[in-house]
Order: sequence, then C-alpha cells, then structure tokens
Amino acid sequence: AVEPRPVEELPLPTDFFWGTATAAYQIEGGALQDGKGKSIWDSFSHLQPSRTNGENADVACDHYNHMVEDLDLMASYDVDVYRFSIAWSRIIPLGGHDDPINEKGIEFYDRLIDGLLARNVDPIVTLYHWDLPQELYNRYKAFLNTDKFKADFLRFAKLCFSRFGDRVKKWVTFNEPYIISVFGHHSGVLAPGHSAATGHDTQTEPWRVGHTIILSHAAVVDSYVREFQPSQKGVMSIVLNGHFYEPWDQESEKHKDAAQRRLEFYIGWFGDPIFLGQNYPTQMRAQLGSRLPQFTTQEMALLQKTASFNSFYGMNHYSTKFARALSDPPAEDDCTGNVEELATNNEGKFLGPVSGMLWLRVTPDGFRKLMNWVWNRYHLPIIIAENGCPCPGESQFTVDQAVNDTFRIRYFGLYLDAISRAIYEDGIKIQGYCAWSLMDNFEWSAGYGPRYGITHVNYETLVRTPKLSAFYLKHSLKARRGGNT
Ligand code: GBH
Repeated sequence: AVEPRPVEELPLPTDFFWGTATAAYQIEGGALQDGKGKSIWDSFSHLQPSRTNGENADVACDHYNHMVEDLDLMASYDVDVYRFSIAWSRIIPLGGHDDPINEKGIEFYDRLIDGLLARNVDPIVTLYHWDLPQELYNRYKAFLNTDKFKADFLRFAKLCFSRFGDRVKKWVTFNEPYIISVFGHHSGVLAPGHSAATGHDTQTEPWRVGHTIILSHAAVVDSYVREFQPSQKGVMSIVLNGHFYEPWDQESEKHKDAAQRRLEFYIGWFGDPIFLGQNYPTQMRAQLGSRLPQFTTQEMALLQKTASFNSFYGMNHYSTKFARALSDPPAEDDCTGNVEELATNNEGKFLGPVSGMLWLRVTPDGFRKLMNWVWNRYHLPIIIAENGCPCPGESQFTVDQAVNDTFRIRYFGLYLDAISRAIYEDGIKIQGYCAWSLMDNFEWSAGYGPRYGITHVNYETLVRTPKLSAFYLKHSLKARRGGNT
C-alpha cells in the first residue's frame, strides 16, 4: 500500500533540481579492476576489518559493472542530477603528479557521464570523497604534507577538467573536510585512522589537515577559473557537512554561545576562509592558539581572490543536536569548541524521532535554521548535496519490508517542506537537492549495516529493488514544482 502524502506538501520553484548522490568507494566495487590502484579505504578495511564491521567494499554494489542498469534506474526516477565521485586511484593509480594515467579508468567515467547526458541527467562531480590513493599516504602522509598534497591534487583535478569538463558543469572539490580532518585524524574511526591511540598527534593533525584542504581547494578553484572555465563554463565549490546545534538550555547565554561556537568549529572553520576569504573564526583562534596553522600573506591573497568564484554552498545535512557548554577549560585536543553534544536538552527532551542511526533524528526545523545560518554568513545559493536516513530497524529488514519505507518518505517530506519554507518564507536561494543515496551502499566504518538507499540492494545477488521513497521523491518533486503526478 502506498503511504498517503504527508498532509503538508509545500511547493518548490519550477527550476529547482533534484537527484541522488553516491560516492565511488561506497558503490563501485571493482577494487582492483582494469588497473585501479589501491586507496586508503582498501587498506583500512582489509588490514583491520574490525574497523569496518568486518566488511570491505571490494564489490559493494558492483556499480562498476552495473553502471547501465543504475543509469536506467535513475532515469526511471526522473532525476535531474546525479552527484557521484571519481576514484582518484582509478584514473591515476599511484596518485602523484608524475604518475601514469589509467585510460581504462577514464573510460569508465566517460561512459558514466555520457550515459547520464543521454538520459538528460546533469552530473555533479566530487573530486575527493575520501578514497585517497594509498601511495600518496605511503610517500608523504598525504594531507599532512600541504605542498606535496596540493601539487598532486591539482594535477588530478586538472586531468578531470581536461577529460570530463566538456560535459561536467558542476564540480565539487572535497566532500566534508570536517570529517576528513576529525574522523580521519583525531577519532580515527575513518581512514587513515589516526588517533591518540595509534600514537598520532591529535592536538595538531586535524587542523593541519583542514589547512591543507582549504589551500588545495583554493588552488584548484584558481586553476579552473583561469584555465578551464572560460571555455567550459562550469561552476565549482566544496561540500561542507554539519549538524545544526540548539542550545542545551534555551534560556542561558552560556549555552547559546556554545551552540554558535560549535557551528563555527564545524562549518566556519572551512566556510570563513573559503567563502569569505577570511582567517579562521575568532573563537577558534582564541581556543587553539599556535595549534591552528596560519595563512601566509600570499595564501590569504589567494583565498580572497578565489572566495567569490565559489558559485554555491554545497550542504550535506542530516540532523540536529543540543550543544552544552563545558565548564572545564578545553582539552588540548578538543575539536568541538569545548562543547558537549547531546540528544536531549536540560528538560530531557529529544529533538525529534530517531531514525535507523542513533545520531540521526528527524529534525526539519534545525535544517531550516541551518540554511538560514549559512545564508546569513555566506550569502551564497545553496545546493543540498546529501540528505536522507535509514529507517528504524532497516538493517534487519527483508527486501519486502525494506521497500515499504514510510519512515524515510516522512523524513524526505518534512525536509523538503523545510526547503520550501526557507525559500519562500526566509528568502534563501536553494537551487537543488540530492537524496543520499541512490542505493544502499557501504557505510564506511559501519559496513553494510545502515541502509540509506532509495533503492534496496541485495548484496548477495546484487539485485536492485526500488523502495517506495524513490517513487515518492519522483512524484513529490513533480507536484511541488507545479506539475501533475
Ligand atoms: C556523509 O557523511 C557522507 O558524505 C556519506 O559518504 C555517508 O554515507 C553519509 O553521510 C551517511 O553517513 O557526529 O558523533 O553524531 C556523514 C558523516 C556520519 C559524520 C555520522 C557524523 C555522526 C556521528 N557523518 N557521524 S556524530
């Protein structure tokens, strides 16, 4: 039975675009097929499988060998865009600026892009969604060597522009720099798995990694604008994630400040240098002192120059949390702004119903507030580059149960309503929306447990089955934009 539409189904502009998002390592498989080099995720999942729920993405959804089927699936959902990432080590197996190119890898993305365009779907391409070539880590610890990383990333980016830029008009440099910095080089739950327990310097590494990402982004934007944009006419930006934070106690200045500070440590860290051409937020500099790298005069000039070339704000967003100010002085390796993140406030109240992930609650009001926060700070049109959730209990569902995903439909409905209100009531420019994800896939450290797809994937048979939410999005987007369904 089809779930009735949520009562509130608010309109969206006719030129609003929608689609789905994925990332190479999470869906492609073909880990060593056709000359692909290893990435840090191949190593991370194989060397110590307990870090990825005992699983790896050697095969994943085998999208590498099911690409045409997946293109047809997307076409059947009537998507306008498809956001995917390029596996760096598939097209430059060793990754470095002097290393050989793998034409077979390039051909795969050529076929993907051509297949999208043939179906009237516009590609949004992310250059870096976490699958760093292993060799660059071996050579110089990747992000921890700013100059070497920047040179190698720039060459990879230019290769993508020169080979794909005739057809790709929306580019994203990095997906979620906060996660790369903090989850990769502080808690160590994501590759390359640096943490205090593995003997790494968590007091400085996240900030050095973030610095490298910001400067590499600016270098790539500068190159694109000078060398490619005049003929290719595309746009470019970065995708930042972040929860919204509500104060743990609404009445208290201390906790209101904590919520604001948490947003600055999460989003302002990258947003202020990249979109405003400014130094790191004041509160970050105050807390971190010399642990936070400094921009040279030249680097600052480049950031100021490239800031306005970011043509949109790429937002990955899932949920809201409460922020409580800590009373002790910040720990030397604190990355939060000395804030505790909680699911309940001072009255024991939850923000919204829990999804299939404990950290992910249905909190559309926070989403709307975050869009306002970002708009007021950066004044850029927003593209929602990821949004979605697993249903409660979904990891245990049979396919018949999984396709009946009314919880996800409700989530999407409320989040699309929040976008509508942000556009029409708050005056914010929001250009489009990518649902995470096209299909169930490898959820990093959680392996194949959590299922975020609007398409069910049977990992044994690799059979894809659309969930009801796929048809909900198809019809709801048509209706919201003024069409019949
Ligand atoms: C995105 O990451 C990724 O871009 C995508 O690849 C991934 O599959 C998708 O979201 C779904 O997770 O902050 O302590 O509450 C989001 C990374 C994962 C970071 C969950 C924050 C919550 C732990 N986020 N994590 S916490």
